Amino acid sequence: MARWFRRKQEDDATESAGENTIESSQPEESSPETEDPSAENGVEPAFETTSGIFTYMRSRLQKTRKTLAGQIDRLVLGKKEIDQDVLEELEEVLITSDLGVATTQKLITSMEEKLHRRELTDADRLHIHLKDEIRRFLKVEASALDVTGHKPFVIMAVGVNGVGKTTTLAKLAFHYKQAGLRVMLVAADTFRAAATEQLSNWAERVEVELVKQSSGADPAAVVYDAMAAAQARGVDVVLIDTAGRLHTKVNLMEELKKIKRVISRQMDTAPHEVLLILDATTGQNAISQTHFFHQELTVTGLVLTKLDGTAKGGIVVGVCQEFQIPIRFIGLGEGLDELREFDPEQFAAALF
Ligand SMILES: Nc1nc2c(ncn2[C@@H]2O[C@H](COP(=O)(O)OP(=O)(O)OP(=O)(O)O)[C@@H](O)[C@H]2O)c(=O)[nH]1
Ligand SMILES: [Mg+2]
Repeated sequence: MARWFRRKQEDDATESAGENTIESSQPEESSPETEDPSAENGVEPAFETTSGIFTYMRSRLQKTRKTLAGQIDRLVLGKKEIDQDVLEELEEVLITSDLGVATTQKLITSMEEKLHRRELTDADRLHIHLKDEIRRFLKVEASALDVTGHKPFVIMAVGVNGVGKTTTLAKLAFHYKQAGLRVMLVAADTFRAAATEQLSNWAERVEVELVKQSSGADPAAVVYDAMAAAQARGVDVVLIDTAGRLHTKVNLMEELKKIKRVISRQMDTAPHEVLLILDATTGQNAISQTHFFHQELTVTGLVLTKLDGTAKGGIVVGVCQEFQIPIRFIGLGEGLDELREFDPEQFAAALF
């Protein structure tokens, strides 16, 4: 038996009795791994230790892991050696796991080279190589998001509707507040009355300042007020929530560009981060959204949300590989404490 399978069997036996990673088609909702009481209140006791974080990540990414790793397991199960046929099947697995065609082709090409050099002799090596390559793809050269670099540090969240912009900003507000910073939320989604109310509720819950106007107000005017207030009050981090209609609508893009211009006029280095929020459950749509928003607004960072509820987490690899825009955070649940700084090593490890 291959070492990798032996190791996996041992891991799986200790991790979750009765769970079989090879059975990716099993309904995952019933798995004990998904039962996480902390999701309700956002408190995650396991965060204290590195192994706790890893266990949490692994459990949250289990749907993707079962699809990706589970299918690869099945593919090589019983195969004495890796050949071209295995690579062809692997190609299909990677595409259906939402890594995307371009990323998959790069991976397969590098596997073929290894195969020809006889460096891909067994399942163990295939697995190690795949993990190394994925880890390499996830590492995007970029400076870290250091919010202490400017005062205020201005983050503008953008993205299509329902991706998790407002929730992500609430989580960020919580995160930075916990770090001892003075945080301001800005309700620049004046398109729907409920949007301002939703952000107000979060501001109250997280206990941070909020700048808002009545619904229907010009979002750029809200941002203008907020920037002035933030500078006057010595706020450390300004988090701007924007509307998310269909990204193909010209007026939304014009509105977002105007907001960006207003911010820059008040502070020439700002916005310091244009954060595009992407819903991982939409798979390949995330790629087209990134193209569009980046072209219009020059996105500087990404957040992939809802990775907890999807088997399409492979999109993270595809997005990194295709755009070379750093993923700053990933959303792993609805709770305030369920946003994680993106760590390529940890993510790759949690996927397999
Ligand atoms: N499971 C899960 N749900 C999430 C995550 N992030 C956001 N959500 C949920 O996604 C839904 C939409 O989130 P919002 O934050 O309102 O999304 P939005 O982009 O602000 O939406 P609009 O303002 O309508 O454009 C909410 O029910 C959130 O709780 C996540 O990481 N995991
Ligand atoms: Mg919103």
